Amino acid sequence: MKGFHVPFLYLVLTLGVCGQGVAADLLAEGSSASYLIKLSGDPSQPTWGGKNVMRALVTKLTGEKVEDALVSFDLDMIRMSHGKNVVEAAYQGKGLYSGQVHFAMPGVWRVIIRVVRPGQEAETVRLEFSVKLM
Ligand SMILES: [Cu+2]
Repeated sequence: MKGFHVPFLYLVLTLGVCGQGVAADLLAEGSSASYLIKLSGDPSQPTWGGKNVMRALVTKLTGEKVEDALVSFDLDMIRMSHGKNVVEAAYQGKGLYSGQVHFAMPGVWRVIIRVVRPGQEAETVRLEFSVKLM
């Protein structure tokens, strides 16, 4: 009995730690008809009054990384508009697109991530996240 219980506990603890790491780095995720997008930030918690970078990891629904897209972030708050705030993301390799963004206020924001690939219709993914006070 003991021989069975100890390895089982070890497995549960290991999975628990890995799961926390993923949750802390991932801001939001969602998909369109063709793409899955995982959104993260630097700092990992978007913060008002500081420098923020948004990163979108773009893959096909099959998991293959998308390397030939033009990606932009259309940012605004969900309960009030702060005007047009569109950032073209730069390709960083390995399916990752990033851009420096500005948040006018702390609160709940949305980003409409637009993905355009050669010969394909543009697709968008809308995600929400919160911006904290510094
Ligand atoms: Cu506002």
